[in-house]
Amino acid sequence: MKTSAPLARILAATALSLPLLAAAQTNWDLPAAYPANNFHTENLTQFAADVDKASGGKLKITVHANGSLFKAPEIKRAVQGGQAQIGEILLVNFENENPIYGADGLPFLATGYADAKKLAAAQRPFLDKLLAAQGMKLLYTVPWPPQGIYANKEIDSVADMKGLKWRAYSPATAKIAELVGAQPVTVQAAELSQALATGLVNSYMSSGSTGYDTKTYETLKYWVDTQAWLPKNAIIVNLAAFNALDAATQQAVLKAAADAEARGWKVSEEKNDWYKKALAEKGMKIVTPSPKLTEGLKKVGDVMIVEWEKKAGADGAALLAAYRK
Ligand code: PCA
Repeated sequence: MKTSAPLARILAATALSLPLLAAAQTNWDLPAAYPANNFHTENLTQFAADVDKASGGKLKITVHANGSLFKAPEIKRAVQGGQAQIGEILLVNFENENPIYGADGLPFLATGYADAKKLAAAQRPFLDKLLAAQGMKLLYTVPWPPQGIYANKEIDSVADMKGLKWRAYSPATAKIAELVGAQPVTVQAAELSQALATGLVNSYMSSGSTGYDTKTYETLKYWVDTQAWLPKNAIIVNLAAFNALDAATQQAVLKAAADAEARGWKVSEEKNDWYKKALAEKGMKIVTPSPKLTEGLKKVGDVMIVEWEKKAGADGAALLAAYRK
């Protein structure tokens, strides 16, 4: 019995110190939809490491890649509801909720990195407002490389797209299928390899990045480099979770986010060429679009931009005006 008293004291002390430790360290889950070795996810991992370091270990962010915690379309709601404190979303996935989210998914509105950056700046205040109204805050965005067409045959004009079994990842990519007479099936990136292997789909539009990640070259042989738009991933945080951090930790998050944004835009652009080379090495034909195809796709884009403007109202008009200034 003599030894039990100190033991009890040790146990009591441990029990007391645990909640103190827990209060000193905050843990956040960060659901993401893309594979761990994708450049977006690597950037998130670096962001989490930067936050850890700058906060002196006070804020630990765990990145859950590849839709392992929440599937791509569920991540926004999870952050809003606080099931995850922070998350990465593909903005264009939420166009049906509000057209503003779809501004960077409009074909041929912004086709290169410089224009995509201008569009991101024009879109940002509207995104901030929308997300704030839902109890969230936008930390940073990073674009995917420009979108081209993967197919199992040469695509020389939009007529060649008719009847394709078309993988869509967003309302806009489904709309393209509708306008060219292809059959859209919504498949998120995490399930794309399987959808290709089983023949559920035989075509889609996306970056060299996703074609590479999903080993699309094993089933499809062509990628037409249409450079049609650059959709962005956005890292969003639950506002209550952010506000619960002390001021220094909040600053650490904002600084790491600004660094991640700069790094992400740079890496996206640098890797764009790398992906094309890698796909070619894997046996894909990287095709420059024919004038006929470009012309047809631009018409599709024009229809979509006009429809978007109608739906997006005054905010949409202000966004476009800011972009075109
Ligand atoms: N990759 C993602 C979105 C855009 C991109 O380049 C995908 O295909 O799901």
